[in-house]
Amino acid sequence: MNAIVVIPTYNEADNIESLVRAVIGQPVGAHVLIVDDNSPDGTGAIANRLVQESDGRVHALHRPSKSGLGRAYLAGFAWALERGYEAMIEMDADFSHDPAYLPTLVEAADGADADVVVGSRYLNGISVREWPLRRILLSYFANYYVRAITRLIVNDTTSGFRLYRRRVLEAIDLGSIRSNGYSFQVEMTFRAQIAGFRIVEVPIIFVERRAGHSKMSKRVIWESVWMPLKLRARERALRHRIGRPCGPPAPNSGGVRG
Ligand SMILES: Nc1nc2c(ncn2[C@@H]2O[C@H](COP(=O)(O)OP(=O)(O)OP(=O)(O)O)[C@@H](O)[C@H]2O)c(=O)[nH]1
Ligand SMILES: [Mg+2]
Repeated sequence: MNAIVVIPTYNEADNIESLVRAVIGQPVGAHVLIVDDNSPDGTGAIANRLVQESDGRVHALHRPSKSGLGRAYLAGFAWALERGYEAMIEMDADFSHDPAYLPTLVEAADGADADVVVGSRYLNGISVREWPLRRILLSYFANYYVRAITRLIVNDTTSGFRLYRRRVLEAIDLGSIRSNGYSFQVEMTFRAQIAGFRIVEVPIIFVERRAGHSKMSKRVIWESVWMPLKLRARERALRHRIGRPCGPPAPNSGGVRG
């Protein structure tokens, strides 16, 4: 599968080179797109060097200033769709997502004929290493809250390690996605589920970032509180737009576990 791993970066100078090398070393032949928001720590310059050294497999997109994870992914998706990639994989730059899972994500898309494959921390209990208990509880209960309100069938709605087939990104009106923090993952999952795409989860172990600092902010947390309510309120309009009646997910839609 002609896949590209889209990696948003803000101040990831201590991680990005080793991460890109690890991604390129995986046996899936994926390309890489680094989407950097003019990181003051020079991540963008490292990205440019990796592009030059890469024989065309590594690409970089530079944006003028920090404008959030969601905007970075949307820019990256647009770039990749224009260039004909079949699958777009989201991945953090900080080694919380182990590149060794990339073949698993691609195999699930191929073997289980999935449209979306989510690397899930909450499929077999809680699979998180080295995170403080406070962060684990926040993430776990945030997922519980999101699922209760949105009726999403996915266990790890906020996971940022996932694969989308291009037909999903073509079908979702990406221009109308509003979330920017962890809610971006929730909003994308919600759109994919109500559009009837097949969503498969595969278990991953999430590890605390290797170097650098977390970009979690109060604004991102607040967005996670109100966005599920907003999505639920807009569900009828969104279903109407894609021609699906309101109600529980269609029989062939998400929630199938890999
Ligand atoms: N381009 C871009 N990347 C960002 C931005 N904010 C975060 N990122 C990147 O997105 C990925 C995930 O970041 P976050 O979800 O904020 O998580 P984090 O900073 O790793 O914090 P933890 O949740 O504690 O691991 C990392 O690769 C970040 O460098 C942004 O505004 N622009
Ligand atoms: Mg992280």
